[in-house]
Amino acid sequence: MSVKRTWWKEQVIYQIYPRSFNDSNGDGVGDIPGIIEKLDYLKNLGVDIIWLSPVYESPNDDNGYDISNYYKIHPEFGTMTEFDEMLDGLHQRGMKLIMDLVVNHSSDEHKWFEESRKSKDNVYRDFYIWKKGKNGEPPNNWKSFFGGSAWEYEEETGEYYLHLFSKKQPDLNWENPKVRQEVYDNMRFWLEKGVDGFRMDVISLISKRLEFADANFKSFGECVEKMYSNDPRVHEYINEMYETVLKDYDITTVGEGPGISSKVGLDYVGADREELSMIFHLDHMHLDEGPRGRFDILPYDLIDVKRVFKEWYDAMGDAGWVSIFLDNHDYARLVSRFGNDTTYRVESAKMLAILLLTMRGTPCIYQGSEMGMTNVKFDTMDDFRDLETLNFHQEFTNEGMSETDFIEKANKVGRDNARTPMQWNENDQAGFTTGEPWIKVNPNYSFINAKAVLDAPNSIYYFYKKLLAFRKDNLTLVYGQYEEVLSDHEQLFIYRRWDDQEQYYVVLNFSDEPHEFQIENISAYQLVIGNYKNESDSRLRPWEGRLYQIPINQRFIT
Ligand code: ISL
Ligand code: CA
Repeated sequence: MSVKRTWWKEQVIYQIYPRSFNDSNGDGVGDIPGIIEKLDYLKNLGVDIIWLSPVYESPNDDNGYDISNYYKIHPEFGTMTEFDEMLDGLHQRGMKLIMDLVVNHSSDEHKWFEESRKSKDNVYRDFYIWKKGKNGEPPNNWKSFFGGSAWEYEEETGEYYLHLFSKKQPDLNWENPKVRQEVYDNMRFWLEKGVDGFRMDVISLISKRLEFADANFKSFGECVEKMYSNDPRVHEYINEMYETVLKDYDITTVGEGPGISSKVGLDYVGADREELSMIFHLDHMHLDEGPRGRFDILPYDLIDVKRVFKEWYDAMGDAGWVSIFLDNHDYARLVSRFGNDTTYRVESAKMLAILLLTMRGTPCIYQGSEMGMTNVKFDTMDDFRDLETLNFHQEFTNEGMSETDFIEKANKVGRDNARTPMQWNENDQAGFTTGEPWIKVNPNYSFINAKAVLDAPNSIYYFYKKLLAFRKDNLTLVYGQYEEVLSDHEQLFIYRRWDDQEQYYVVLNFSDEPHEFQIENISAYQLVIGNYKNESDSRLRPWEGRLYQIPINQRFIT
């Protein structure tokens, strides 16, 4: 094996979005005691590392991604004692916990910002990015990810502050060594408690291009890539973080970063970089994004998706590592986005699980995928909660788009639609809460729920479990080479994984139609996992997925 073996390459991540996971006290919001109740459920599934979206003190403008105290647990989620109990519970079961590190910005209700905005000579002024306007206008034309200008004017001091996200998420000034020290101290605090690493929110954005020049690009995506992300000094900062904190612990770090393309990926994770363990590769999640961002939906096809996986595989080579995901709290549910969430929901959910768990990279499963949860369809804007959706609703309807047209888009790509509560059973509110949930449960909980999948040996849940166990025992699927077959096929995704020990073929049908495929000698291969009852022939049924192991005498090495 030419890739260096490490525990976090062989393990699998499971993302918990705590607000929607399990509510223990009936206030409609998932919480830490709720997670504790489900630790055996997670262990039984076979996942290893829990990534917990933010549980810190927060006014919840962006559901916890706006932190007002990095050392406190939000009372809605529980207490520090309960946090410690959860961490112990995970460790006792041989699982790990990685925390969300959100340090591109804080909440405007953080004490640093409350001080910073008071006066130009406040000691915390330089914790944030303040600029004078230009002729009564903001300092430049930068747009926020959540719509509108990225600058907010403050009467008191007559300057604007930068917020790449909402105006309640002012960007921290990483130029200031005191800011960096505060972040490192806080990271140490959590690491000393025993957490096993961090998922780093928008880490590609922390260093700003200090000229603050106007952005003139064809699309928001290009602006993010060329203007907001990947400033060269981002690597100085991450490297300093590594030197100051990370290198002292046996942990893992996953960088999340809009604008990190395969071309620059290795700069963050190259084995010689001393920066991050891995990054999420997210180009496949932005293929459908038009010039104005997520609500500007473009068509794309499987060929594009396959190209992204190949580009990243080639870019990483044996020198870097990625985390593979097909959905999370920012994107549509995988079965609704890449599969067929009605007629072939079960088949396509299982087929996508094969993809997720047989790519080279550390798979990350979003809560609910293991039961095939789907995007909810809301009928009215009243059901939406996410500020991103609400802001773009304003923007698009002001320009003349009808309410119905916007809702249709939001149901496809809105973040709320993949954030509905976990569906634990067929009882009221899907067993998520005894109260009113913070966001409506998906009515399909009557047949899509954890109890149902746990009771059915053939379910999506047990399919994940089987794949998770298989991946653990077959490291070729972790470290092996990757090669695509039939890269120009519009419905089939076929690839080979191999090393000098084993060879596998993965054959996936991304369509409602049956398809013939040709692989020489296929009848001699052993079908190890498939989502249909199989006689192994060359005709794939709708959304069929198969994992073949190649017998030793049939192997060829390239
Ligand atoms: O969804 C996106 C844009 O429409 C993504 O680009 C996303 O905003 C970006 O990847 C950053 O996401 C992360 O930081 C945000 C937070 O709202 C997201 O939930 C988080 O995953 C700001 O902290
Ligand atoms: Ca609760």
